Amino acid sequence: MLDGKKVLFSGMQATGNLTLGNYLGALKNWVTIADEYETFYSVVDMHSITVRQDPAELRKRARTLLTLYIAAGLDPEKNCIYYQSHVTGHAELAWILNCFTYMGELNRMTQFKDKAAKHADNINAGLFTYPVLMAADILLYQSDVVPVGIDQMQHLELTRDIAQRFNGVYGDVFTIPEAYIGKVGAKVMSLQDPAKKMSKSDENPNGSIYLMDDPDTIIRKFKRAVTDSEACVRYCEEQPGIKNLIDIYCACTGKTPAETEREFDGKGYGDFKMAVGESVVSVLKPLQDRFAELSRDKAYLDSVIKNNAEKAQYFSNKTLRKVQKKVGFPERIR
Ligand code: ATP
Ligand code: LTN
Repeated sequence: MLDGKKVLFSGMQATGNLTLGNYLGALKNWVTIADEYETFYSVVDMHSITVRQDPAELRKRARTLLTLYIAAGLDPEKNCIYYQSHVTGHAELAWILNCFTYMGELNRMTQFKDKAAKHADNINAGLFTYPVLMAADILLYQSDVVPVGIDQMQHLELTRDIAQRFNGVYGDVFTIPEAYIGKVGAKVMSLQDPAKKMSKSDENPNGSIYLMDDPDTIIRKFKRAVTDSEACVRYCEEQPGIKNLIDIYCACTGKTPAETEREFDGKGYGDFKMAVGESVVSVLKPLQDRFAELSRDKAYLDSVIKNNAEKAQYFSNKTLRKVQKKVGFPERIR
């Protein structure tokens, strides 16, 4: 609890261009539930360097991501939007939590296995302990809820285990966080392969809608989307391509799958794909306009970055000092 409100933490990596999956699975939910919580939304740039990055590019992407948080509708006066690397407590708590996490636990993480396979030439210790840094992010603010996509559930379970283990030894130090998974859009699939999740690191750009894609590109990608052979708009597991498109359509319009089936009853895939494309354009266009406007105001963004980092540093210090004391670090002399 902070100022009588429950605490919410979430973050995204500044790697690659954000996709519609990131938006519907994460960012959109962040905006929807923000008012109910005291929120911390971090650009987790420290997580990004677990795979090799071009420094100039990382800096640019981090700023783009932070701007997108605001463009998507998060008011930085009410939501603490900041860079992870600007707040010292993340790394400090991560070190301590490393000493409360088992190798066996980290070995089971599917994201580690996937990324290790993808970056076989650079399986560094940071990639392995990535989930511990994520646990530190969350526990540092005594977070109650963490809105994420389904793919992050395993990391969240680990965070809870680490927190419970620590509390078991030292008493109630950490709040045990709960995941918040949105009802729609929790797993947006690739437009080219509905068995794979839409991902910003996909080599095939036609599989993903990027938040910055212009309307023509969006419509073109939906026209080319892989569908099924039944030739009717029906929401079922046997038609994973159409099911994915219905999910996207519902997430963008607020309609239900049943309403969508009725709307397109007797119509072909062509009409439906066009409608899905248009619904996505109408969601992304205002976000893109706002992004362009914000990007022009350097002084404003800089002030957001500075003020919110200070706020995050202040709140995170409270937990960090408590933890340091519990584990037996000597008190600071003032
Ligand atoms: P990468 O491809 O680089 O691993 P990613 O696109 O999977 O990245 P992350 O940075 O890992 O994105 O995720 C940011 C947030 O977006 C997380 O909360 C994640 O659960 C959510 N997310 C990512 N992809 C999707 C998707 N296809 N559908 C729904 N949510 C998603
Ligand atoms: N691992 C997450 C990003 C992330 C995160 C967090 C999400 C880092 N720290 C804390 C929620 C809470 C990812 O890859 N999407």
